[in-house]
Amino acid sequence: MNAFVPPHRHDPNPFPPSDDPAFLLHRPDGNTIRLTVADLQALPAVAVPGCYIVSTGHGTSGPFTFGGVLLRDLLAAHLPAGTTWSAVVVLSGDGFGTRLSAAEVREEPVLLAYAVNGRPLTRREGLVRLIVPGETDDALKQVKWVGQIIPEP
Ligand SMILES: Nc1nc2c(c(=O)[nH]1)N[C@H]1C(S)=C(S)[C@@H](COP(=O)(O)O)O[C@H]1N2
Ligand SMILES: [Mo]
Repeated sequence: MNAFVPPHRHDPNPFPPSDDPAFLLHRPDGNTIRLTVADLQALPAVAVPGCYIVSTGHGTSGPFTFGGVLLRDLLAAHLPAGTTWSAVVVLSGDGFGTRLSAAEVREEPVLLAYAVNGRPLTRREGLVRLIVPGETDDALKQVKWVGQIIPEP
Protein backbone atom coordinates (compact mmCIF):
# COMPACT_ATOMS: atom_id res chain seq x y z
CA MET A 1 0.00 0.00 0.00
CA ASN A 2 1.29 3.47 -0.84
CA ALA A 3 -0.13 5.73 1.82
CA PHE A 4 -1.19 9.31 1.20
CA VAL A 5 0.92 11.73 3.22
CA PRO A 6 -0.92 15.05 3.68
CA PRO A 7 0.91 18.20 2.60
CA HIS A 8 2.79 19.70 5.51
CA ARG A 9 1.48 22.60 7.48
CA HIS A 10 3.77 24.96 9.29
CA ASP A 11 1.22 25.94 11.94
CA PRO A 12 1.72 23.30 14.59
CA ASN A 13 -1.43 21.93 16.12
CA PRO A 14 -1.33 22.04 19.96
CA PHE A 15 -4.42 19.85 20.46
CA PRO A 16 -4.32 16.03 20.59
CA PRO A 17 -6.91 14.46 18.25
CA SER A 18 -7.95 12.01 21.00
CA ASP A 19 -6.94 10.90 24.51
CA ASP A 20 -5.77 7.42 23.47
CA PRO A 21 -2.07 7.01 22.61
CA ALA A 22 -2.55 3.56 21.03
CA PHE A 23 -1.71 3.35 17.33
CA LEU A 24 -2.01 0.96 14.39
CA LEU A 25 0.77 -0.87 12.56
CA HIS A 26 -0.32 -1.83 9.07
CA ARG A 27 1.71 -4.87 8.17
CA PRO A 28 2.51 -5.43 4.49
CA ASP A 29 0.88 -8.89 4.74
CA GLY A 30 -2.46 -7.11 5.21
CA ASN A 31 -2.80 -7.62 8.96
CA THR A 32 -3.20 -4.53 11.11
CA ILE A 33 -2.21 -4.65 14.76
CA ARG A 34 -2.91 -2.18 17.55
CA LEU A 35 0.05 -1.21 19.72
CA THR A 36 0.09 0.58 23.07
CA VAL A 37 2.68 2.45 25.11
CA ALA A 38 3.10 -0.79 27.13
CA ASP A 39 4.05 -2.60 23.91
CA LEU A 40 6.73 0.05 23.30
CA GLN A 41 7.99 -0.24 26.87
CA ALA A 42 8.42 -4.00 26.39
CA LEU A 43 11.16 -3.31 23.80
CA PRO A 44 14.70 -2.02 24.53
CA ALA A 45 14.56 1.57 25.77
CA VAL A 46 16.74 4.13 23.97
CA ALA A 47 17.46 7.71 25.07
CA VAL A 48 18.58 10.29 22.51
CA PRO A 49 20.02 13.49 24.04
CA GLY A 50 20.44 16.81 22.27
CA CYS A 51 17.16 16.81 20.33
CA TYR A 52 15.61 20.10 19.17
CA ILE A 53 12.13 20.90 17.87
CA VAL A 54 12.91 23.51 15.23
CA SER A 55 10.06 25.76 14.11
CA THR A 56 10.06 28.90 12.01
CA GLY A 57 6.75 29.90 13.59
CA HIS A 58 7.51 29.76 17.29
CA GLY A 59 11.27 29.26 17.42
CA THR A 60 13.36 26.33 18.52
CA SER A 61 12.78 24.41 21.73
CA GLY A 62 15.22 22.07 23.41
CA PRO A 63 17.61 20.47 23.90
CA PHE A 64 15.50 17.52 24.98
CA THR A 65 16.47 13.97 25.80
CA PHE A 66 13.74 11.88 24.22
CA GLY A 67 13.24 8.32 25.40
CA GLY A 68 11.47 5.50 23.61
CA VAL A 69 12.00 2.67 21.21
CA LEU A 70 13.80 2.74 17.88
CA LEU A 71 11.32 2.54 15.01
CA ARG A 72 13.50 -0.14 13.43
CA ASP A 73 13.31 -2.24 16.62
CA LEU A 74 9.52 -1.91 16.68
CA LEU A 75 9.28 -3.04 13.06
CA ALA A 76 11.68 -5.93 13.66
CA ALA A 77 9.58 -7.04 16.65
CA HIS A 78 6.14 -6.74 15.05
CA LEU A 79 6.59 -7.55 11.35
CA PRO A 80 6.81 -11.17 10.23
CA ALA A 81 10.41 -12.34 9.84
CA GLY A 82 11.77 -11.52 6.42
CA THR A 83 9.37 -8.61 5.74
CA THR A 84 11.13 -6.01 3.58
CA TRP A 85 10.26 -2.31 3.38
CA SER A 86 11.73 0.60 1.43
CA ALA A 87 10.00 3.42 3.33
CA VAL A 88 7.83 3.93 6.39
CA VAL A 89 4.90 6.34 6.54
CA VAL A 90 3.99 7.69 9.98
CA LEU A 91 0.61 9.43 10.28
CA SER A 92 -1.07 11.22 13.17
CA GLY A 93 -4.76 11.41 13.96
CA ASP A 94 -4.84 15.16 13.19
CA GLY A 95 -3.84 14.86 9.53
CA PHE A 96 -0.09 15.27 9.88
CA GLY A 97 2.54 12.82 8.80
CA THR A 98 5.80 12.02 7.09
CA ARG A 99 7.46 9.39 4.93
CA LEU A 100 10.88 8.13 6.08
CA SER A 101 13.28 6.28 3.82
CA ALA A 102 14.55 2.86 4.86
CA ALA A 103 18.06 4.34 4.97
CA GLU A 104 17.18 6.95 7.59
CA VAL A 105 15.21 4.47 9.70
CA ARG A 106 18.12 2.00 9.61
CA GLU A 107 20.95 4.52 10.06
CA GLU A 108 19.51 7.23 12.31
CA PRO A 109 18.13 6.79 15.85
CA VAL A 110 14.56 7.39 14.69
CA LEU A 111 12.49 7.07 17.84
CA LEU A 112 8.92 6.43 18.89
CA ALA A 113 9.13 8.50 22.04
CA TYR A 114 7.10 8.03 25.21
CA ALA A 115 9.45 9.94 27.54
CA VAL A 116 11.22 13.29 27.63
CA ASN A 117 13.98 14.36 29.99
CA GLY A 118 13.48 11.22 32.07
CA ARG A 119 9.72 11.60 32.66
CA PRO A 120 6.70 10.36 30.75
CA LEU A 121 5.74 12.40 27.69
CA THR A 122 2.25 13.84 28.13
CA ARG A 123 -0.45 13.32 25.54
CA ARG A 124 -0.44 17.06 24.95
CA GLU A 125 3.31 16.85 24.20
CA GLY A 126 2.70 14.24 21.56
CA LEU A 127 2.58 10.78 23.19
CA VAL A 128 3.49 8.68 21.18
CA ARG A 129 5.76 11.03 19.26
CA LEU A 130 8.02 10.31 16.29
CA ILE A 131 11.42 11.88 16.87
CA VAL A 132 13.87 12.18 13.98
CA PRO A 133 16.82 13.70 15.87
CA GLY A 134 18.68 15.29 12.95
CA GLU A 135 15.68 16.94 11.31
CA THR A 136 15.66 20.77 11.35
CA ASP A 137 13.15 21.46 8.55
CA ASP A 138 10.40 23.08 10.65
CA ALA A 139 9.89 19.90 12.72
CA LEU A 140 8.04 18.34 9.83
CA LYS A 141 9.14 14.83 10.88
CA GLN A 142 8.53 15.29 14.63
CA VAL A 143 5.05 13.81 14.37
CA LYS A 144 2.98 14.12 17.54
CA TRP A 145 0.18 11.62 18.35
CA VAL A 146 1.34 8.82 16.06
CA GLY A 147 -1.80 7.06 14.90
CA GLN A 148 -0.67 4.80 12.07
CA ILE A 149 2.62 3.30 10.94
CA ILE A 150 2.70 1.98 7.40
CA PRO A 151 5.83 0.20 6.13
CA GLU A 152 5.87 0.33 2.32
CA PRO A 153 7.36 -2.51 0.24
N1 LIG B 1 0.51 15.56 14.81
C1 LIG B 1 1.16 16.69 14.58
N2 LIG B 1 2.49 16.70 14.75
C2 LIG B 1 3.19 17.84 14.52
C3 LIG B 1 2.53 19.01 14.06
C4 LIG B 1 1.12 18.98 13.91
O1 LIG B 1 0.44 19.95 13.54
N3 LIG B 1 0.48 17.80 14.18
N4 LIG B 1 3.25 20.15 13.78
C5 LIG B 1 4.67 19.98 13.54
C6 LIG B 1 5.35 21.27 13.55
S1 LIG B 1 5.21 22.21 12.14
C7 LIG B 1 6.08 21.70 14.64
S2 LIG B 1 6.95 23.14 14.60
C8 LIG B 1 6.17 20.86 15.87
C9 LIG B 1 5.80 21.65 17.12
O2 LIG B 1 6.08 20.84 18.22
P1 LIG B 1 5.70 21.32 19.68
O3 LIG B 1 4.20 21.44 19.71
O4 LIG B 1 6.23 20.24 20.57
O5 LIG B 1 6.38 22.62 19.89
O6 LIG B 1 5.33 19.70 15.81
C10 LIG B 1 5.32 19.05 14.58
N5 LIG B 1 4.54 17.85 14.71
MO1 LIG C 1 6.88 23.75 12.29
